[in-house]
Amino acid sequence: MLIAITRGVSAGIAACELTHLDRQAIDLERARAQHRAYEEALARAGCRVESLPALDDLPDSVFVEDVAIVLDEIAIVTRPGAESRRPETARIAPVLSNYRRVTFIQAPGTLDGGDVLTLGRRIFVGQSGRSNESGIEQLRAVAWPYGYTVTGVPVRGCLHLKSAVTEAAPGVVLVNPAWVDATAFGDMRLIEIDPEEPYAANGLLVGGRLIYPESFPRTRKRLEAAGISVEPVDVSELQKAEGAVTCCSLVFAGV
Ligand code: CIR
Repeated sequence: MLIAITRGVSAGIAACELTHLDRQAIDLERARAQHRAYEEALARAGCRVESLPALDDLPDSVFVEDVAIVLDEIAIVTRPGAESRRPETARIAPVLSNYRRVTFIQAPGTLDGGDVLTLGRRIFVGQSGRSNESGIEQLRAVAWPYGYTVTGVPVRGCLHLKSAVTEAAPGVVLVNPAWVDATAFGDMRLIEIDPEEPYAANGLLVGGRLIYPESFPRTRKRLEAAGISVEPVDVSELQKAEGAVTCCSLVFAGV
Protein backbone atom coordinates (compact mmCIF):
# COMPACT_ATOMS: atom_id res chain seq x y z
CA MET A 1 0.00 0.00 0.00
CA LEU A 2 1.28 3.46 -0.94
CA ILE A 3 0.55 6.43 1.29
CA ALA A 4 0.29 9.93 -0.21
CA ILE A 5 0.29 12.84 2.20
CA THR A 6 -1.15 16.04 0.80
CA ARG A 7 -2.24 19.34 2.31
CA GLY A 8 -5.08 21.60 1.17
CA VAL A 9 -4.31 24.84 -0.63
CA SER A 10 -3.71 27.72 1.81
CA ALA A 11 -6.11 30.66 1.66
CA GLY A 12 -2.91 32.72 1.78
CA ILE A 13 -1.33 31.20 -1.36
CA ALA A 14 -1.33 34.63 -3.07
CA ALA A 15 1.62 35.50 -0.79
CA CYS A 16 3.65 32.44 -1.87
CA GLU A 17 7.40 32.56 -2.46
CA LEU A 18 8.35 33.24 -6.08
CA THR A 19 11.90 33.01 -7.43
CA HIS A 20 11.75 32.67 -11.20
CA LEU A 21 8.18 33.73 -11.96
CA ASP A 22 6.33 37.03 -11.89
CA ARG A 23 3.40 37.18 -9.51
CA GLN A 24 0.02 36.47 -11.11
CA ALA A 25 -3.41 36.33 -9.50
CA ILE A 26 -4.23 32.80 -8.28
CA ASP A 27 -7.88 31.74 -8.29
CA LEU A 28 -8.14 30.00 -4.91
CA GLU A 29 -11.28 28.00 -5.66
CA ARG A 30 -9.84 26.83 -8.96
CA ALA A 31 -6.55 25.93 -7.25
CA ARG A 32 -8.46 23.91 -4.68
CA ALA A 33 -10.49 22.09 -7.34
CA GLN A 34 -7.29 21.26 -9.23
CA HIS A 35 -5.70 20.03 -6.03
CA ARG A 36 -8.67 17.74 -5.32
CA ALA A 37 -8.43 16.32 -8.84
CA TYR A 38 -4.71 15.74 -8.23
CA GLU A 39 -5.56 13.83 -5.04
CA GLU A 40 -8.01 11.74 -7.04
CA ALA A 41 -5.26 10.93 -9.54
CA LEU A 42 -3.09 9.76 -6.62
CA ALA A 43 -5.93 7.55 -5.39
CA ARG A 44 -6.40 6.07 -8.87
CA ALA A 45 -2.67 5.31 -8.89
CA GLY A 46 -3.18 3.17 -5.80
CA CYS A 47 -2.42 5.57 -2.96
CA ARG A 48 -4.25 5.94 0.28
CA VAL A 49 -4.39 9.73 0.38
CA GLU A 50 -4.02 11.36 3.78
CA SER A 51 -5.24 14.86 3.04
CA LEU A 52 -4.19 17.31 5.76
CA PRO A 53 -6.14 20.50 6.44
CA ALA A 54 -5.04 23.73 4.77
CA LEU A 55 -2.88 26.10 6.83
CA ASP A 56 -4.09 29.56 5.93
CA ASP A 57 -1.18 31.36 7.62
CA LEU A 58 1.43 29.41 5.64
CA PRO A 59 1.13 30.38 1.96
CA ASP A 60 3.26 27.58 0.45
CA SER A 61 2.14 24.75 2.72
CA VAL A 62 0.34 22.88 -0.08
CA PHE A 63 3.84 22.00 -1.35
CA VAL A 64 4.41 19.28 1.24
CA GLU A 65 7.19 17.66 -0.74
CA ASP A 66 9.61 20.35 0.38
CA VAL A 67 9.30 19.76 4.12
CA ALA A 68 10.28 16.09 4.31
CA ILE A 69 12.07 13.21 2.65
CA VAL A 70 10.54 9.84 3.41
CA LEU A 71 12.78 6.84 2.85
CA ASP A 72 11.63 3.27 3.49
CA GLU A 73 13.59 3.27 6.74
CA ILE A 74 13.29 6.81 8.14
CA ALA A 75 11.74 10.23 7.56
CA ILE A 76 13.85 13.38 7.46
CA VAL A 77 12.06 16.65 8.19
CA THR A 78 13.88 19.36 6.26
CA ARG A 79 14.85 22.91 7.07
CA PRO A 80 13.51 24.75 4.01
CA GLY A 81 15.73 27.29 2.31
CA ALA A 82 12.97 29.92 2.35
CA GLU A 83 12.57 31.22 5.88
CA SER A 84 8.83 31.81 5.40
CA ARG A 85 8.42 28.04 4.94
CA ARG A 86 10.20 26.85 8.08
CA PRO A 87 7.08 26.81 10.29
CA GLU A 88 5.60 24.20 7.93
CA THR A 89 7.97 21.58 9.32
CA ALA A 90 6.41 21.47 12.77
CA ARG A 91 3.08 20.67 11.11
CA ILE A 92 4.37 17.66 9.16
CA ALA A 93 6.61 15.99 11.76
CA PRO A 94 3.79 14.57 13.95
CA VAL A 95 2.03 13.19 10.87
CA LEU A 96 5.16 11.41 9.66
CA SER A 97 5.84 9.99 13.10
CA ASN A 98 2.80 7.74 12.53
CA TYR A 99 4.74 6.04 9.74
CA ARG A 100 8.48 6.38 10.37
CA ARG A 101 11.12 7.36 12.90
CA VAL A 102 11.66 11.05 12.26
CA THR A 103 14.92 13.02 12.17
CA PHE A 104 15.47 16.71 11.47
CA ILE A 105 17.87 18.80 9.39
CA GLN A 106 19.47 21.34 11.73
CA ALA A 107 20.84 24.86 11.18
CA PRO A 108 22.93 25.93 9.36
CA GLY A 109 21.70 23.26 6.97
CA THR A 110 18.95 24.01 4.51
CA LEU A 111 17.24 21.42 2.35
CA ASP A 112 14.05 21.41 0.28
CA GLY A 113 12.48 18.08 -0.63
CA GLY A 114 12.04 19.42 -4.16
CA ASP A 115 15.81 19.12 -4.49
CA VAL A 116 15.86 15.44 -3.57
CA LEU A 117 15.52 12.84 -6.32
CA THR A 118 15.67 9.26 -5.04
CA LEU A 119 16.36 6.56 -7.62
CA GLY A 120 16.57 3.26 -5.80
CA ARG A 121 19.51 3.52 -3.39
CA ARG A 122 20.87 6.65 -5.09
CA ILE A 123 19.82 10.03 -3.79
CA PHE A 124 20.61 13.10 -5.89
CA VAL A 125 20.32 16.50 -4.25
CA GLY A 126 20.17 19.81 -6.08
CA GLN A 127 22.77 22.38 -5.10
CA SER A 128 20.23 25.13 -5.48
CA GLY A 129 19.24 28.40 -3.88
CA ARG A 130 17.28 26.33 -1.36
CA SER A 131 19.59 23.46 -0.37
CA ASN A 132 23.13 24.03 0.93
CA GLU A 133 26.15 21.81 1.54
CA SER A 134 25.36 21.39 5.24
CA GLY A 135 21.84 20.20 4.44
CA ILE A 136 23.19 17.75 1.87
CA GLU A 137 25.85 16.49 4.29
CA GLN A 138 23.27 15.97 7.06
CA LEU A 139 21.06 14.01 4.66
CA ARG A 140 24.07 11.90 3.70
CA ALA A 141 24.85 11.16 7.37
CA VAL A 142 21.27 9.97 7.97
CA ALA A 143 20.91 7.94 4.77
CA TRP A 144 24.27 6.20 4.30
CA PRO A 145 23.81 3.67 7.15
CA TYR A 146 20.83 2.37 5.17
CA GLY A 147 22.95 1.91 2.06
CA TYR A 148 22.09 5.10 0.14
CA THR A 149 24.60 7.21 -1.75
CA VAL A 150 23.93 10.97 -1.67
CA THR A 151 25.29 13.06 -4.55
CA GLY A 152 25.07 16.83 -4.89
CA VAL A 153 24.09 18.03 -8.37
CA PRO A 154 24.42 21.68 -9.48
CA VAL A 155 21.24 23.21 -10.89
CA ARG A 156 20.93 26.53 -12.67
CA GLY A 157 17.99 28.65 -13.78
CA CYS A 158 15.32 26.81 -11.82
CA LEU A 159 14.06 26.44 -8.28
CA HIS A 160 14.82 22.81 -7.46
CA LEU A 161 16.54 19.74 -8.89
CA LYS A 162 13.13 18.20 -9.58
CA SER A 163 12.21 21.25 -11.67
CA ALA A 164 14.96 19.97 -13.96
CA VAL A 165 14.77 16.18 -13.72
CA THR A 166 12.36 13.51 -12.46
CA GLU A 167 11.89 9.77 -12.91
CA ALA A 168 9.39 9.16 -15.73
CA ALA A 169 9.41 5.35 -15.68
CA PRO A 170 11.67 2.74 -14.08
CA GLY A 171 15.15 3.41 -15.45
CA VAL A 172 14.05 6.53 -17.34
CA VAL A 173 14.47 10.20 -16.39
CA LEU A 174 12.81 13.22 -17.95
CA VAL A 175 15.29 16.06 -18.05
CA ASN A 176 15.71 19.71 -19.00
CA PRO A 177 19.40 19.80 -20.02
CA ALA A 178 19.45 23.61 -19.80
CA TRP A 179 18.94 23.40 -16.03
CA VAL A 180 20.98 20.34 -15.01
CA ASP A 181 23.88 18.40 -16.45
CA ALA A 182 22.25 15.12 -17.41
CA THR A 183 25.52 13.17 -17.26
CA ALA A 184 24.88 12.68 -13.53
CA PHE A 185 22.11 10.28 -14.65
CA GLY A 186 24.19 8.75 -17.43
CA ASP A 187 23.23 5.15 -16.78
CA MET A 188 19.51 5.96 -17.07
CA ARG A 189 17.59 6.34 -20.29
CA LEU A 190 17.17 10.10 -20.80
CA ILE A 191 14.18 11.82 -22.36
CA GLU A 192 14.64 15.53 -22.95
CA ILE A 193 11.77 17.93 -22.57
CA ASP A 194 10.67 19.98 -25.56
CA PRO A 195 12.71 23.21 -25.30
CA GLU A 196 9.54 25.27 -25.73
CA GLU A 197 8.27 23.82 -22.43
CA PRO A 198 11.08 24.51 -19.94
CA TYR A 199 8.99 23.55 -16.90
CA ALA A 200 8.03 20.16 -18.36
CA ALA A 201 10.59 17.98 -16.56
CA ASN A 202 8.47 17.53 -13.43
CA GLY A 203 6.31 14.40 -13.50
CA LEU A 204 5.24 12.23 -10.58
CA LEU A 205 5.76 8.50 -11.05
CA VAL A 206 3.50 6.64 -8.67
CA GLY A 207 2.16 3.11 -8.78
CA GLY A 208 3.51 2.71 -12.32
CA ARG A 209 1.64 5.81 -13.56
CA LEU A 210 3.13 9.16 -14.52
CA ILE A 211 0.97 11.96 -13.17
CA TYR A 212 1.81 14.83 -15.48
CA PRO A 213 0.67 18.43 -16.08
CA GLU A 214 -1.60 18.78 -19.10
CA SER A 215 0.13 22.05 -19.98
CA PHE A 216 3.06 20.34 -21.72
CA PRO A 217 1.63 18.63 -24.84
CA ARG A 218 4.89 18.69 -26.77
CA THR A 219 6.86 16.90 -24.09
CA ARG A 220 3.93 14.56 -23.52
CA LYS A 221 4.28 13.50 -27.18
CA ARG A 222 7.95 12.73 -26.55
CA LEU A 223 7.02 10.62 -23.52
CA GLU A 224 4.35 8.74 -25.44
CA ALA A 225 6.74 8.16 -28.34
CA ALA A 226 9.02 6.49 -25.77
CA GLY A 227 6.16 4.23 -24.66
CA ILE A 228 5.29 6.16 -21.49
CA SER A 229 1.64 7.04 -21.13
CA VAL A 230 0.68 9.85 -18.81
CA GLU A 231 -2.13 10.59 -16.41
CA PRO A 232 -2.81 14.27 -17.18
CA VAL A 233 -3.76 16.74 -14.45
CA ASP A 234 -4.50 20.45 -14.69
CA VAL A 235 -2.33 22.26 -12.14
CA SER A 236 -2.28 25.65 -13.84
CA GLU A 237 -3.11 27.64 -10.68
CA LEU A 238 -0.46 25.84 -8.63
CA GLN A 239 2.07 26.44 -11.42
CA LYS A 240 1.56 30.19 -10.85
CA ALA A 241 2.95 29.58 -7.34
CA GLU A 242 6.01 27.89 -8.93
CA GLY A 243 4.68 24.48 -7.98
CA ALA A 244 4.30 21.36 -10.08
CA VAL A 245 3.18 17.77 -9.55
CA THR A 246 5.85 16.23 -7.36
CA CYS A 247 5.69 19.08 -4.88
CA CYS A 248 2.08 18.54 -3.77
CA SER A 249 2.56 15.14 -2.12
CA LEU A 250 4.81 12.91 -0.09
CA VAL A 251 4.41 9.40 -1.46
CA PHE A 252 5.90 6.39 0.31
CA ALA A 253 5.30 2.76 1.12
CA GLY A 254 2.94 2.15 3.99
CA VAL A 255 3.82 -0.34 6.69
C1 CIR B 1 8.31 28.00 -3.10
O1 CIR B 1 8.92 28.88 -3.72
O2 CIR B 1 8.81 27.43 -2.14
C2 CIR B 1 6.92 27.65 -3.56
N1 CIR B 1 6.26 28.82 -4.05
C3 CIR B 1 6.94 26.59 -4.63
C4 CIR B 1 7.52 25.30 -4.14
C5 CIR B 1 7.45 24.22 -5.16
N2 CIR B 1 8.02 23.04 -4.64
C6 CIR B 1 8.48 22.05 -5.38
O3 CIR B 1 8.45 22.11 -6.59
N3 CIR B 1 8.99 21.02 -4.75
